[in-house]
Amino acid sequence: MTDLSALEAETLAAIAAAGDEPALEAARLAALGKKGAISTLLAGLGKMAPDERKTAGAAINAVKDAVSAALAARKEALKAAALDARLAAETLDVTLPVRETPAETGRIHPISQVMDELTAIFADMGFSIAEGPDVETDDYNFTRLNFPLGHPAREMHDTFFFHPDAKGERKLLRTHTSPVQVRTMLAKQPPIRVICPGRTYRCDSDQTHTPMFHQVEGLVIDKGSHLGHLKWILEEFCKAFFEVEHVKMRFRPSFFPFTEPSAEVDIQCRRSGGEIRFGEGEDWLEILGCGMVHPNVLRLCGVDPDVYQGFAWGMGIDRIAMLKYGMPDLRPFFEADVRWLSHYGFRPLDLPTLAGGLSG
Ligand code: 2NM
Repeated sequence: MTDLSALEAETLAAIAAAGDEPALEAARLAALGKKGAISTLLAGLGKMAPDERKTAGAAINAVKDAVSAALAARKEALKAAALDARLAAETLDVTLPVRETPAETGRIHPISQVMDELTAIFADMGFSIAEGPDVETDDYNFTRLNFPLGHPAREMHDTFFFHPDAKGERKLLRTHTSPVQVRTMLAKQPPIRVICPGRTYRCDSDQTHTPMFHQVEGLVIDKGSHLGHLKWILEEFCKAFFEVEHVKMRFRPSFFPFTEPSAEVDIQCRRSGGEIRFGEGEDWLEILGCGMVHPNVLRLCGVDPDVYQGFAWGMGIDRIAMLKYGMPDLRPFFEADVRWLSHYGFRPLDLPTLAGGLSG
């Protein structure tokens, strides 16, 4: 029986020494597998005399039970150790700040933000949005807007002209978005209510001018449209855009070739310490030009001025963006500096709506 005790001690030692599941399985096979030491001893019982078989059988089965119990215990211990090792290796510091995704760090440029605000306001008043090409014909940019050939207003626009093409036609970069209104009038029957936001170009560059800038123009054409309608629309627009209850506006007579009468519009404000507030104060700030569409323009765009009247207005988006969001300098608008953009830009998922608040 010392052989059996030695076998038991050896097997239990092998089980205790098994460092992982394959080693433990090898120890199990060596003892309890088909050709294992304990299985072999049990197979030998059949050849023994009944008395001997009784005592030997009980002893071998006791060893088998002890080995089985040791195997099960070791298996549990290895499983627990493996779990502890994984938990230690995969710890996560939940106090670390979450890294922001591009959708969270990206910013909407103030000009895009203001364009979205303008379209939300005018869409709410029943206007459509119209767009057109940046490269235009002289006809749509000037002639049909009542700028006669040789008229000094053509020079005032500091136009970027292209070289004449094969047909002798000289294209240009549009100096205002009015050619989009021309295209709208030529394509659609009144009543017309559109706004046309977009890029415009003039050969002019200094502290307050960039060669590319942004405009939004509006056009209404209907039977019986008049200056009272225009004034109401512009007042409602200013209140909504500057997010104030009241605005005082001043209409000063002016001149544009495409409108008669024409006016420039100022809104009342208070300038103090580099800050501007609207709806209060004693200062005036020019924000747009407007007027009744000249009968010549209506005729040249296929609208009968004896049946329809129209009014239109235009304003610079870059300037009103600066005013609304307190940006002191125009030039960083076009420098694509992410530090400037992360300071002045807007969160991409905060869409401006009249119900939810324009500027968030
Ligand atoms: C302005 C001022 C006044 C204007 C006029 C037209 C059109 F096409 F209907 F004739 N579009 N835009 C207009 C009128 C633009 O910008 C300062």
